[in-house]
Formats: sequence, C-alpha cells, structure tokens
Amino acid sequence: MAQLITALLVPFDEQGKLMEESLRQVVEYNITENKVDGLYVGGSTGENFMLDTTTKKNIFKIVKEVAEDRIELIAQVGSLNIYEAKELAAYVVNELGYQKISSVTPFYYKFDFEEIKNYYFEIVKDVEAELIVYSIPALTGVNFSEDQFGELFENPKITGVKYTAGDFYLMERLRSRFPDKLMYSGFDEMLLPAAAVGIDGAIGSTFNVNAKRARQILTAVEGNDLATARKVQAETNDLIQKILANGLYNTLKLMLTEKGIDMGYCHLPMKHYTNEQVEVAQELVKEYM
Ligand code: NAY
Repeated sequence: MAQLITALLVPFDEQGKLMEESLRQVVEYNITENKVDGLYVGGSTGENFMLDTTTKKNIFKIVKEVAEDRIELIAQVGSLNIYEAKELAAYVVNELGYQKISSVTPFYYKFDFEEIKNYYFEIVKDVEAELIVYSIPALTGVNFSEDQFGELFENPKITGVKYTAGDFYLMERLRSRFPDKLMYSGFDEMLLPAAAVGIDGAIGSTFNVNAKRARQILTAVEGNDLATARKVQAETNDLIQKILANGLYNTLKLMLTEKGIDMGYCHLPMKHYTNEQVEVAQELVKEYM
C-alpha cells in the first residue's frame, strides 16, 4: 500500500514566532485523526525557506518528540546555503534519529547539473541516512531529465524522489527504469493518475485536512476500483480548487484552527488572512471535514 505522508503545516504567531504547543497538536492530529503514515517536515508547506536555522531545528525536534517512532518522518533540509543543509542533516540524523532526509533542488541561481549533483552528494556524504530528492520545477525552475535522475540515483544513499510535477510521461519513465527507488507524488490534485503510474507514497499539504479522501483514492486505485477513485478525486479536487482560490496555506491553517488547533498566521512576507478568508474556511470545514 502506498504511504500517505502529510506535508506538515507550521503555526506562527503574528510576529512570525513558532507556536510550539500548536505544532505539537497538529502533529498529534495527523497521527491520531488523519491516521497518516508519515510527516514531511520542513517543506514548502512548512514555510521552511523563510525561517532561520534555530527555528528549523526547533521544528524538527518538536515533531520528533511528539511523533517518536509512531510514523515515518522525513526532514527537508535543503537550503541555498549548503553548509546550513549539511548542519541540519547532521542534526536531524545524529541528534534526533531521523532516518530519511530530503532536499529541494538549489534554486534562484541557474546552477548547472554538475553543481546540483555535487550539492546532493555533498549533503548526504557525512550522514547515515537516505535522501529523497525534492523536485518541484514550478517553484525552482529546475527540471531534470530521465538520465539526470539516473545520475543522482547512482549514489546509493539517494533512494528516491518527491515528484511535484504534472509530467506523467517522465514519472512513468522513472518508475519503469528505477523500480527500486522510491517515488512519492507531490500534487494532491493529481493523486489518482500518480497512483495509477505506481507510487510508493504521496506527500501532500491538503492531507492535513483531507487525509481520509486521499487514503480512499489510494485504496481504490490499488483495488482496481477506478469508479470510486474518480469520484473521490473529483470531490477532493472540488475542495482543493476552493482552497487554492482562497489562498492555500492560509486556508489550510484556518480550517485546522476551526477544528480546534490554533494555527496562527502564515510567515511574512506571506499575507496574514482576512475575515473573508476565515468565512470561506469555516464553510469548507462544514462541507468537507
Ligand atoms: C511541500 O514541500 O510541502 C510540498 O511540496 C507538498 C506538496 C504540496 N506542494 C506545495 C508546493 O505546496 O500538496 C502539494 C500542494 O500544496 C497541493 O497539491 C495543492 O496544489
């Protein structure tokens, strides 16, 4: 069965300070209510790239304290500052006991493939952990070819990819050519086609509020029940469309706040929510949760 892994939301107060107690609660909610198999910590959904090193470490530590070994944890340590990425990798693996790390492709500058490959090999070199490449071309501008994935996968410590893209031809080519590497899909609105290609897991922000439907899609595809998978993906996409129209991370946070976990605000420069966004989120909770 493919794993369902929530891309964890992180609560911040109005000043952008981590809300530790709420973070504990949202981790517990994902384990006991959403019943997910794992958490992806420090990704886009965690607003990670706006945070300082101390806060990132604190988030990894709190998540591990709450989750212990009940579910799988993947720490996204990637950073434009490769020394920060290495420091975070050493911290989560050696001090906290994470077994998997992940790293976004370096972004902003137009690094060539050799530079990107060196970045990954350098990050994983000194830690005893598996590394999942986080590929999200729409946000980073970095597109790998099939052969370039192959070059990364030659490193035995690089064990998979979080594939956040809509190119299902490339996804299928990777799936067939690297059957022993892990393939995680990253777009929740395309879970059904990704599951049909054959994934080891799905990592998604909307699983914070919609995990049951996501699980139904995975179960239906694996049971060859395409009619159910389509119906549930359509319901899911009605919800995702409304969430995206209302502002992705603000709405997900507001929905959890409505469920009793105070998720605070998004981190500046992301906007703080408006009253209209709150009203929409409240309606979505009534209709979908
Ligand atoms: C991350 O790093 O948190 C992720 O990439 C998780 C995957 C999400 N991608 C982003 C960019 O948020 O769940 C998706 C996405 O939010 C969802 O499919 C809505 O488009």
